[in-house]
This record gives sequence, structure tokens and C-alpha cells, in this order.
Amino acid sequence: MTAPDDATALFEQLTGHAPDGVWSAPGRVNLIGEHTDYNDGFVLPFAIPHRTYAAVGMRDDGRIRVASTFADDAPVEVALDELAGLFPTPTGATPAVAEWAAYPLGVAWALQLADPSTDPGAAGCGVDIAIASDVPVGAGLSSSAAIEGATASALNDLWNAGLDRTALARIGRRAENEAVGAPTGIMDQMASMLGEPDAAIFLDCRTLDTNLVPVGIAEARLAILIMDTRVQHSHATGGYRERRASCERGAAIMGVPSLRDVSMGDLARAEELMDDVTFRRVRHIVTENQRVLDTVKTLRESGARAIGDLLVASHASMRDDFEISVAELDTAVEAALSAGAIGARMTGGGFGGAAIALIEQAAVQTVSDAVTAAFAASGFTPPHLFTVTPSAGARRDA
Ligand code: GAF
Repeated sequence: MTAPDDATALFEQLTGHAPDGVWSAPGRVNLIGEHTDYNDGFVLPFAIPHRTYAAVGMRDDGRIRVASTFADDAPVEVALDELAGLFPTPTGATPAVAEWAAYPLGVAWALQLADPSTDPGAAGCGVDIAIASDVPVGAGLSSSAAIEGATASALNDLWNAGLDRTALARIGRRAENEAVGAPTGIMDQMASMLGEPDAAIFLDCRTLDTNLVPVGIAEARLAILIMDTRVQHSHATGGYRERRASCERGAAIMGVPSLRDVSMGDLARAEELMDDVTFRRVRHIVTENQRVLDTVKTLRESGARAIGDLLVASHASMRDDFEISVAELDTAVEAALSAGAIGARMTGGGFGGAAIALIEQAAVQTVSDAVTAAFAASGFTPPHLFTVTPSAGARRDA
């Protein structure tokens, strides 16, 4: 069965009747612009064809129940007016419900806060939500934003909240930050809500202004290969939070609200003012913002074939300055480049997850074989390799 059928079947098993509708939202891959989002900077992600589906139906007792095909746990059910007692999750603590359930329940909580016309005590507001997904989990492809986007889209419609896509992305981010407790930026939710076929989304994370940038991958007979290392990562703990703190420290030392306000010309002064590690974190953000701007310009003026060096420079910056790569990601990138990729870089938050390679369509098999062989030679778990094309954002499917 496909994921939408799975979601509907799970809903029917749970409730004994058909859902009121099915909504979905995609995962994303980021072409370039890593860890720049929470620094008010620039990113260039696109939505991928893999989607998460939420089959949803109203209930008349003011309760919310969530179930999924991907977690072994039993469905989680609470009264809507109890959500305010569950969230926010204190910093560093684990959510009061199973982590997978904190995403949809956190969205319901955040939506209630954003839309005061949704009376949490109103019996008619209750919902059952059954979720199924074909977005790989833990691969750095935003399976979490896909859950948030599908749930937010469904509740926005069923609760007549009337919020636009950017507002729903903010709801998803709030769920992730405050219900799940992962201190992430807004890139993933914006990509999942606003994705369009054949375009990347150039997002200014300070203003949330977006511009679609045609990538023209298929016309140029190119492909984007996802190289999922299958090294699992979590942004709720550890390195991600620590990198974010370094960026805030760097901005404070420079006397600016965020690293978006530090220019390439300021880097010499930054190096004088701060310790080596903080400086290198700052340098990654400042140069990565510039690389996003350069990639957008290059895509528009010269096409995708010309962005390879920018992707490679981005990976080097994440490996050496931001230090968020791992041996499996470096191996994937190096093997792809050695086998003729035009460019390659790790994508997402790092510490595991996936890398991408921009390659000739005709080279998909050769590059895949080379990456698989390099993983085997290093004794790594075999990677999961597949191609993606920019795809549509969140929508109602049925
Ligand atoms: C994760 C986060 F969720 C994003 O907000 C972003 O910071 C990304 O890592 C790194 O660019 O996907």
C-alpha cells in the first residue's frame, strides 16, 4: 500500500469510519545554506517527492488522538484543553508524550495559541489524526517538518483558522522548538509548506520573503542524488544546540543582533575579537550566506551545471569550520566527486543524515556504485541512494 492508503487504513482501523480528508506535506533537501536559518540568513531548499500523509476526522468530544504507522507506541489521546499543560517542554527535557506524538500534538497546541477563535474546550474541535510517511526518518530530509506541515494544513482547514502557508510554517517551527524541544530554524517548515515543482525556494530567514528559483535539473539532463548515510541524528540534543550557541556568542561579540549582520569584510575584525573555534563557526555562517547568494545568481545566469564549486566549498566549510560533518558524509561526498559528480555536499543539520550530489543523469549508476563501494571499503553500513526532483509543498489530497 502507498502512504496515503496507509494513513486512511490506519484512520479507519482507529475510528471505524472514513476520515474527513487526507492532507500531506513533503520532506525537503537543502541545495545550499546550512545553519544560516537561525542566524537570520539565506537558504535555498526544495521540497522532495517523499511525503507524509495525515488522514484526519473531527470528533465531538474535544479530544485529540494521534496514531502513526511508523511508531510502535499506542495512539496518544488527550483533551485539547490539556495541551497547554503538556507544552512547552522545558529546555533540555524530553516531551511529556512520545517524541513522534509531540510533533502533531505540538502543532495543535501552537495553532490554538495562534488562532484564538479555536476554543480548546469546544467539543466540536476534537480530531483523530492517523499519520503515514514515506519520508526517510533521521536522514536529514525533514521528516519532522513533513509531519508538522501535514497536520497544520489539516487543522487549518478543519478548524477554519484561515492561516497562510508562512503562518503555518511558523506554527510547525513553534511545535518543533517548544513542544519537541529542538532549537531549529524555520527553513524546513517553509520548504515543506511552500515547495513547487522544478524550483528551489530562496528564503530570506529574517523577513521570510521567498523567491522561487528554477533549478532546471531535468532540462540540463542532470540529477540530484541523495546519499543517506543512515547515520541517525537528532537536533534536540548535543551538537546542533551547541553550534547555535556559538553563533549567538559570535554575534554578541560583534555587537550585532545576528550573524546575518556580519559581512565578509568584517571577518578580519571577527578573527581578532574571538577565540579560534567561535571565529570558525562565524566564518562558516558568513561565507555560507554569500554562497547562497552566489548560487542563486549562478543558477539564474548560467544554470545548474555551474554551481558545482559552490556546493563543494559549502561542504568544506561545514567539515572544517562548522565541524558538523562525519566520516560517512565526507566519504559520500569524496566518492561522488571522484566518480565525476559536478558538486556534492552534506545537507541538513549534520552529525549524520544525508549528502547530495549534483550529477549527470547518465552517471547515476556509476556514482551510486562508487559511493556504495567506498562505504563498503570503509566498513560503513551501506548507504541508501536515490534521486529526487523539486516537488510540490503541502496540500489537501482527498
Ligand atoms: C535542521 C534544522 F531543522 C533547520 O532549521 C536548519 O538549521 C538545518 O538543520 C541546518 O541548515 O534541518
